[in-house]
Amino acid sequence: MVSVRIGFTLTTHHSPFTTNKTMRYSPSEIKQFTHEALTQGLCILRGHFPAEKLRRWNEEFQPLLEEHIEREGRNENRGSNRYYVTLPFGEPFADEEIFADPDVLAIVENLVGKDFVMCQLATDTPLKGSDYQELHRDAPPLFPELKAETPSFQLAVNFPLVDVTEENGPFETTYGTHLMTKEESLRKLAAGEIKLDQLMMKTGDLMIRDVRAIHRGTPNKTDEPRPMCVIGYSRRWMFRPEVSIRIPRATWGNLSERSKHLLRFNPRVESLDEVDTAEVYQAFAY
Ligand SMILES: O=C(O)CCC(=O)C(=O)O
Ligand SMILES: [Fe+2]
Repeated sequence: MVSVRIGFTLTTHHSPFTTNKTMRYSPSEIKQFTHEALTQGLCILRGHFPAEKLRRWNEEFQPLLEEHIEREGRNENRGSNRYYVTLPFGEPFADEEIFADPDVLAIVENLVGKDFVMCQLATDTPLKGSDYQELHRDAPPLFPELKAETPSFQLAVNFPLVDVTEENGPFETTYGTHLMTKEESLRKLAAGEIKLDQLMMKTGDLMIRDVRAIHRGTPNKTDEPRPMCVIGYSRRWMFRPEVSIRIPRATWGNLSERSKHLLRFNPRVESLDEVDTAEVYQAFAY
C-alpha cells in the first residue's frame, strides 16, 4: 500500500449524501478492503487516524475509566480486570474526523448497505490482571434456525489509543469465521484447520470487522491500560438498545448532514449531565 496520502474525491450515485471530502484510498483500493472484509471478516487500515489526536483521547479517557471502575468495577463487565466503557458524545470523542471518515464509511457501506447507522461509541480496556476471554462473537446469528450465516449486519470499527504489543493484550482473531456457525468455527480451530492470530496495532491503525468473526481479548501484562475504541455501524433496520449514543442538542446542531443521517436514530438529550453513565451493555459474548 502506498505510504503517501493521495487525495481522491468520492462521489457515489447510491449514497443519500455526496461528499467531496478527500479520501485516502482509490476506488479499487476500497474494493480490495471490502473484498478482504467480506471473505476474511476483517480488514485493517494502517496509520489512518491521526495518532496525536488519539493520544489526547487516551488522556481524556483515563479519568472516565477510573470513574467507571470506582462506580461499577466490581461487575468486571468483560472478564477479570477488563472493562467496557461507553464514551460520552462530547469533546473530544464526538469527532467527525473519526466517526465519519470517508474511507471507512465507503467500506462500511459496501458491507452493510446504504443508509446504515452508527449505534455505538465505546471502549474495551484490559488492565494488568486481565485474562484470556472465552472465544466468542459479539452478536448472535440473525436467524439461528438457518444453521448458516447471512451477509454482514453488524460491524465494529476498532482502533487502539496506545500501541498494541504482545505484552499489553492484543486482540486475537480468526479469519472467515463470520460466515460459519460458531460450532463449525470451534471445530475447525480445534482441528487446526483455521488459526488464531494476535493483531499488533499502532495508534492510528484501525480494523473494520464483522462482529461474528470468532475472537477474544488476551491478558494485558503491563501497568498501562490498553483502551481499544469501538464504533458500531449497523444495517439500517437493526436496533441495538444496549449501545445507544446520547447526543446533546447543541452537538447535534453542529453536525454535518452526513453525520446527522448516520446518527439519526440515536436519542437527543439537553446535556451530557443528564446521561446515566451506568453501563447497560452486559451480555457481550455469543
Ligand atoms: O479487549 C479486547 O481485545 C477484546 C474484547 C472483546 O472482544 C469483548 O469484550 O467483546
Ligand atoms: Fe468481543
